[in-house]
Order: sequence, then structure tokens, then C-alpha cells
Amino acid sequence: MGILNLTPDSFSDGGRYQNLDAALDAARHMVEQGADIIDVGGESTRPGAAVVSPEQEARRVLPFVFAARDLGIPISIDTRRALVAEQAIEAGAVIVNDVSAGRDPAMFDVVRNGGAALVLMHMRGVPKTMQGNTQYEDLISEVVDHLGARAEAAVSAGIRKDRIVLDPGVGFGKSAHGNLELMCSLPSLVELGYPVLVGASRKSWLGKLFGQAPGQRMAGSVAAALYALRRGARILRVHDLGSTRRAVDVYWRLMSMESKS
Ligand code: HH2
Repeated sequence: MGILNLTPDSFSDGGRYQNLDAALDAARHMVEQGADIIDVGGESTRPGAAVVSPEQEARRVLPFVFAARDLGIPISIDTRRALVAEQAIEAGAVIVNDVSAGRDPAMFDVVRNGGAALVLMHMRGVPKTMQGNTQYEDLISEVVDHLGARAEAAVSAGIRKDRIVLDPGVGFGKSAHGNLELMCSLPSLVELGYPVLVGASRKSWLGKLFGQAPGQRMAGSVAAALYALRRGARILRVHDLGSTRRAVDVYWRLMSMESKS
């Protein structure tokens, strides 16, 4: 899953795409490099990010979603707002990536009515303040129990079980140590029976380990991606498409060789 942020303030690619053509070119490039999905967002959810109105968020992403129908791969809309999700589905998005796991009371209805797939991510609190308290009594149980309950709520609202993906929310209200713990414990989440998505790409805990700025975190991000696969993740949300895709291809080749030997 390639990341395309149409925001002025995203931590890694904010402000990069000044117009629709630039965004489409970037998306085409991601497809050439091996993306299977493009995840487009119009609101930064980095720690401390400012809130944008749903109308402003929709204005940022809808022209892209509509034009991206021609790319030939599924478009995912990264939003917490049912209004934005609804309009994006009408414009052609087939996945709703909701970092709040359906806190907007209308979200599940919108996803069900639009026949979209749904990513449910764990985040305690809201982006503006979530790094203020990263202490948990038991982080892994909290994440697994919360996502299990949100998935059940989505199914009760009429969303098909096979359309739901779970995401532990790496970097969302967790300490650097907590993120490492989450990555190691992915199998507990996989056990719930839904595909698992991991978004570790260029995040600050990778930088904290070795003191690197976002642009210098590619190697660490690729390592984290492969490790996530090894622990059962099936969708990787990444900035560095080409490098991650090549690493993943080699990884799967080796894994299939290993299983035959
Ligand atoms: N991370 C970000 C945004 N959306 N969605 C899922 N499912 N999982 C994630 O880990 C995730 C996400 C934050 O990263 P990014 O989009 O690169 O930055 P920003 O929020 O600043 O736009």
C-alpha cells in the first residue's frame, strides 16, 4: 500500500504534491514500482497535527480519487470522517482506512452501504495529544481487545467479515519501546482471524533508535516491513515503494525456498 498524502503538513511527504497532475504522477510511479493499493489522505495524523474540517479534507482528496480510477489498482481513502469516506467511495475509493476504527458514528453505515473494505486501526486519544501518555497497563491486550471489539461492532453493523483489516497503529500513542513490542506481538493480532496491516514506514520510533530524520529511515522501514511480514502482516503501508517491493519479493522467494527445503 503506497502512501500519498495530499496535506501541507504530513511528517514525511507533506506539501509535496502541489496539484492534481503531480499527485497522479506520483501515484503512477508507485504503481510502476509495485504498489497494489494507493492510500490517499487529506488530513495529517502525525502527533500534534492540526485538525482540518471535513469539507477541507474532502476538497484535498476527492479530485485525486476520481481521477485515480484510471490507475487500475484499488484506492484507499485514509480518513476518520464518514462524510469524506462517503464522498470518496462515490468517487471510486474501495477501501476506507480509518485510524480511529470507526469513532464517527456514521462510519460503519457508510462503509456498509458503499460496499467498501475497512481498515480498523488502534489509536488511543486523538493525534493532537496522543503522545502525551504512552503508558499502558498491558499494551498488547489493550490493542488486541480493542480491535477485536471494533471488528465485532463493524460486523454487527452489517460489514462483511472478509472486508475487514486490522492495524495495531504503530506510532499512534505508543512509546518507541511500545512500538517494538507491538511489532513483536503481531501474531496475537493475527489470531483474531483478520488480515493485518502494518504502517511502520519512516515513523519516529525508527528514527529514535538510531537518531535519523524521516528521509533517512528507508533501510529501517524496509527491515520493519519484512519483520512485520514474518510476524503475520499481509498489507504494508509504505512510503518507499520500489525498495520495499523488491525486498518483499526477495523475502517471499526465500521463504518459499525455505518451506521446500
Ligand atoms: N499511519 C499514518 C496515517 N495513516 N493508517 C494506517 N492504517 N496505519 C498507519 O500506521 C497509518 C495510517 C501516519 O503516517 P503518514 O500518513 O505518513 O503521515 P501523516 O499522518 O503525517 O500524514
